[in-house]
Amino acid sequence: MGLEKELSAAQATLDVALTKVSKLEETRKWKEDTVSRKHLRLVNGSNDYEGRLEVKSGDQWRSVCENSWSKNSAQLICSMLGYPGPNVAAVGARVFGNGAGYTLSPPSYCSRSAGVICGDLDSYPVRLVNGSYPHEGRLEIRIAGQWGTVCHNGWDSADAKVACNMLGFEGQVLNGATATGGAMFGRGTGPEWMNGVDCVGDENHLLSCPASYPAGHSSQCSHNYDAGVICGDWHHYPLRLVGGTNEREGRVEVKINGLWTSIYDTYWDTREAEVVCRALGYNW
Ligand SMILES: [Ca+2]
Repeated sequence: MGLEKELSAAQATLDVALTKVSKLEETRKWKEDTVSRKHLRLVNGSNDYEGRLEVKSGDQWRSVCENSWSKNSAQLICSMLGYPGPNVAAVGARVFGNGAGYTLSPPSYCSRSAGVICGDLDSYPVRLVNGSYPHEGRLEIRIAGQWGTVCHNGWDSADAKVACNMLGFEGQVLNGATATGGAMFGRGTGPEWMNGVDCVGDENHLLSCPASYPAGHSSQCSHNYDAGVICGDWHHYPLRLVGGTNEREGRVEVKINGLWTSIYDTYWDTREAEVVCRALGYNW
């Protein structure tokens, strides 16, 4: 069978698989009838539960295109590989090295192949670095055995809340968690693992949230844009208003780590403004 035909057939099989992800009843039958686990494997991970996904097409192993790859797809693949459970993350395969070779989709439609993390997400811890207090700092996450940073694009209070909960600050968050950007807590080193993190806020792990991996492949990311968090009530930090026409208005700045800085939060709204006005002694 020619390569094109082979790839086309394999892609068709995969398309069927991805379409059926949300149909659990059909999925069970499909698993039994169509594809067995010997046609799937994870490669280049630091353990058996993670890696770049490859599918056997004929006698060739091919990577899978990241297009339309989702947590549900990852859940299905993990289940097929014998790792049931809710803690599954779909990640960019570059986390697990290059060398993907041909993918199952035409190269023009596929710039990144898919990777997956099955099993225990607790094996992917986060930590805070370079803060003045234990509840603040540059956020770092360990993926594929290596500590790296998060790019601040799209980094907001919902994402920060998930990070703070992971760090054990759950219940101590009085006014939500605050997201910081622009390497407020210094520039990190190592990989920039995540970009465009898109948590709802109640996830139990950052890897459960949609995101791009690794961020280092985005031209908009570098360690100058490393994200951080302040867990808990940041309103005991000194506040001031800057650039307004009178003392009662202006851009809010907060003194963190000895520096006056603007609050970086794409979800700043009236509620936060009320809190600041009260903190500055104005009735609202
Ligand atoms: Ca976000």
